Amino acid sequence: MKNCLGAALAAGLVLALIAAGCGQPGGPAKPKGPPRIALVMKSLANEFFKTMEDGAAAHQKAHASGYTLLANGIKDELDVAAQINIVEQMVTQHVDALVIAPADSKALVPVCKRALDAGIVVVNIDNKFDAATLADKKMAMFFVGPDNRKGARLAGECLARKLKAGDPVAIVEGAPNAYNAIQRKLGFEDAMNAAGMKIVTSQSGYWEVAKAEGVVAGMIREHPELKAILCANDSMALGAVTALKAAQKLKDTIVIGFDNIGAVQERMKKGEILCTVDQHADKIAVFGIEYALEILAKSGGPADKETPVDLITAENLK
Ligand code: ALL
Repeated sequence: MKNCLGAALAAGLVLALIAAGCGQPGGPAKPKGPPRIALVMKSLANEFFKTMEDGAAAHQKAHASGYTLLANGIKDELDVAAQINIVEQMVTQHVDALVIAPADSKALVPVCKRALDAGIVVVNIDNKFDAATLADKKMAMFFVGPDNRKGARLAGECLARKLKAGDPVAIVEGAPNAYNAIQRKLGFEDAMNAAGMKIVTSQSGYWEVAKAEGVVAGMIREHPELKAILCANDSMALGAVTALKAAQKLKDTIVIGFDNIGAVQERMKKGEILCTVDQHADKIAVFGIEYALEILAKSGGPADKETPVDLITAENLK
């Protein structure tokens, strides 16, 4: 019960799980009623996932008789074990569908295979599972989410317009085992290489504000000539700004991000961050839920669904 309650607390789902009899040997019986959909996200401390959760909750409210939503998240970006634990709990709860943004594109595959084997519909959103790991397990999985390489390229091209060929720049990557982090790095590289910039270093900030702050502090010590820092998400762009301010280098160094969170919009208005990418967090889970409902109703076709990415600058916020 202790683990279960811990997961429930982390997920903000205490009542739902206790009422459903979490922790009983063999798990509770499958309840009757409309389909139950579990949304499994990453760090709820990241505004991106808060927005995703709010979008899903609003959709459920508007379709209250159509399905029940169990929204779950973890406490920090890299707590892969906690996310695996949540999926296990959802399998025990016999949910009908799992809509998951995996914290790690490889490590979550086996537990999602257990969910599929238990007859649960699994839809992959936001961060794509690793194709080779899926193939290894002979699993097919539908993906609902953006083209991250395209999104990062848009932000990189916006930055390139402010730089001149040969300028030294640095990339702050997301978590190393996240497919979307890898794609964003490639998108930044596409834009920088096309414009002739020099990428002098690329390191992971693990999606987190504080980790990125430390990484960027080190980068600017080692490469004081840096003209820009390209961050694979907005949390890390905030960390980069703090590090640059502390080193009194913010006015000489351009920062870009990805996610379009409120805190970064404020920094863009102040001129501290040049641009970000809106990947419409509020819609991604909703599309995944709608897709899961279609599959449950046997009306969904087996195809991935690409969601939009849009470049956001201070101009868009006026
Ligand atoms: C990704 C999202 C966001 C987010 C990051 C942190 O999957 O797409 O960009 O900031 O996870 O977990």
